[in-house]
Amino acid sequence: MEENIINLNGKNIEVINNSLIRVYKEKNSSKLVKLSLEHSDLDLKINDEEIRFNDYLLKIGDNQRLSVYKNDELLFNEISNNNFVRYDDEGEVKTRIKFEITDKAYIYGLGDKAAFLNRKGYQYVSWNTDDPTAHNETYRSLYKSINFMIINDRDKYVGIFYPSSYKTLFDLGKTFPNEINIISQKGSDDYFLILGDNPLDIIRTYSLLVGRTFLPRLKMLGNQQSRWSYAKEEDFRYVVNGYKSNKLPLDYIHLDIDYMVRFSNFTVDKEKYPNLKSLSDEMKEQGIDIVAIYDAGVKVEKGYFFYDNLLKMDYLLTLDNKPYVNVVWPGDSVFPNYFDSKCREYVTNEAINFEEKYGIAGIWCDMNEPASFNGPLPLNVEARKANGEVFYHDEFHNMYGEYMTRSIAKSFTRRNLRPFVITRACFATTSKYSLVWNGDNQSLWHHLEASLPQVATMNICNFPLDGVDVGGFNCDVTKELLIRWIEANIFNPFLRNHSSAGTRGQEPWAFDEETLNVYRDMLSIRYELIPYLYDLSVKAHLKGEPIIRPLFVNFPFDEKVKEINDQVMIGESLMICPIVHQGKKDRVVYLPEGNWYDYFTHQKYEGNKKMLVEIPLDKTCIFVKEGAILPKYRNLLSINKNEIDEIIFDASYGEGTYINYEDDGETLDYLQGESNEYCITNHKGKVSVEYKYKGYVSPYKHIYVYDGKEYKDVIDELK
Ligand code: MIG
Repeated sequence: MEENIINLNGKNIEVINNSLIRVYKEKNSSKLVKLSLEHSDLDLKINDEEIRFNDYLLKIGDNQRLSVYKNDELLFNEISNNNFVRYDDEGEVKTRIKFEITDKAYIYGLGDKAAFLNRKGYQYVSWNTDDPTAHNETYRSLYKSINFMIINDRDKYVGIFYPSSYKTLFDLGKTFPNEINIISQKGSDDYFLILGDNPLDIIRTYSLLVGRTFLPRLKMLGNQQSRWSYAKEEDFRYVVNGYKSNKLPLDYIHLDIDYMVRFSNFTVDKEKYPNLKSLSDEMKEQGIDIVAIYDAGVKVEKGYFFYDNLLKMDYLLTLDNKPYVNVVWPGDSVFPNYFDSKCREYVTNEAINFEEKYGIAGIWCDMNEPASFNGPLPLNVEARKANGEVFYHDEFHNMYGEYMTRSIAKSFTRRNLRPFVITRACFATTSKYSLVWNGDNQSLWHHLEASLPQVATMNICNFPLDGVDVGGFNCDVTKELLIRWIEANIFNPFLRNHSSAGTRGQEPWAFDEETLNVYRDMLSIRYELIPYLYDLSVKAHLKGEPIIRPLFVNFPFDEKVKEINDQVMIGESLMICPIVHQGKKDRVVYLPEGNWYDYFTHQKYEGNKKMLVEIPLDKTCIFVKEGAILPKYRNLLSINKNEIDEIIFDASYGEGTYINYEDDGETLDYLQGESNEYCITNHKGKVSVEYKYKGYVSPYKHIYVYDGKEYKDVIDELK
């Protein structure tokens, strides 16, 4: 819709819809970055250098500077001055974008940095990087490139997305305290401004632009156990027996790299796993599915089918017309060219063969920054297609993880299964294919402290299905740290305990009775609330809403929450306020406005105040917002939708309404309307349930409502 653009001496301000504006001289031209732009007709008033619509005024000032006003108050301001932020790579810089921030600004977002919620004062670089040392807030690059920020300034919120896949530096008031500088050597000056009255609106709009997250399998919300590596069949049985004999719930167990023959993708070492298929059948009987790791590097070895085929069909990254070779776990390795749809299709088919042959339920994509042991991949490595089209490494680097997961995700969707793909590296647009984890953390208290802001930040960046390794990956965990970790992270959408080779075991029973009991208590809270987490996953999928939320998402105009890093909301109704510091047995909790109930004692508290809460080692601290209705399951040790024959709607928290969603939890049939929506109401203490939508044959035999006094089965009234 050309008429929604003002062009001033080559600079374009394009109003895409009433909450999305694009600003550029030259559009981001990378074909690798797929965005969805929903243009809408708008009532725009355009003067020479001004656009007005709704409450907004966009003005172009000197030097083509854009200023945005909302209700005549300044919201956003480009600046032009001679302040110069140093860029430490060699060569010329093509793009410098500058915005003004005040001293009071908060800057949120930018993906997986091991930092606190507010990123102001730091500098970050989008360039997917595998750094196995102990991350902290000053690490400029980690595994993911998610160029999205929410800025809270002048009592308003605005979102900014920089869509380039090229390496990009974000200086967030570090060099100049009142400036945000976005600097790129190759990326163009194209960015999106996302408007909205509050962060939730901004996130919803942003998520539509980059593509909303896939709907996970219900089971995926269950507990997962991993280690580098459970390297043989006995190890698997040890884990499963540990879970079963200790009456702990488990849904997935992960195979790390040692199951392969010499680290070769899609192979299984028969010495270690003589019959993986029958093992996986045996696991399935007990409700446990297997996830297998799949690495970016492919072993160079004549006679290894995957290498031979990729080579024969020219499906590899190249340099000087030869397959490009670096060193990763398998030794000399080549890298599939996932940017070629034919290569993706080939890998999809190999993945299907592998999954079906061994009964593998999920694939874990690792090392896909891509990581390499023999120096980084040169910037001129090529991804060349048969039709001559070519992308160079400097452009595709940050996209490699995404295109790898696209190929793998299809191995599930083609078979009418929801994808279960985990990836370490990704770009802003990847969550439609894959869930993510935050890579190699360590068993350190400051990494536990970082975990809540890490997961919450990924969530506001449209990666709701995120988690960190519970217990920490590298280093030896202690009893106290493991306990506090599972207490703090119990609602992580992706809940996995994982640890590195050579570290002390950190399964729930690795220490003593007390640790085991706390772990069990936490997992039972998790499994009780699986339907609540699933409802939130549906909202993430359909509306782009985060699951784990920094408090400012729900209370955007409460100054006191802007930098609370140690409490997060889970959707609208739950707030967890765990201990994340060594030795502490109590902490200050801030209750925002409204009334809150202690999850465990049901005691009611008035909000808008701070209080000191005792949290001994065996407890965590969870509050429920007044008016909440919580859907719950009971007594599950693993999740198999067909066998879950009851649900409880706990409406004991005062008046409210709630929509609970149900489907088969596994296939794509929900897209054909095979789902149910229950509407639950607590009106003056009277609780009722009705169908809002009915399209799925439910296995439920009981649907209980709980009003705080008694449980009542309403299934017959519902029919
Ligand atoms: O260079 O596969 O982040 O989760 O256990 C280490 C072995 C390779 C890194 C992953 C980690 C995984 C490990 N991998």
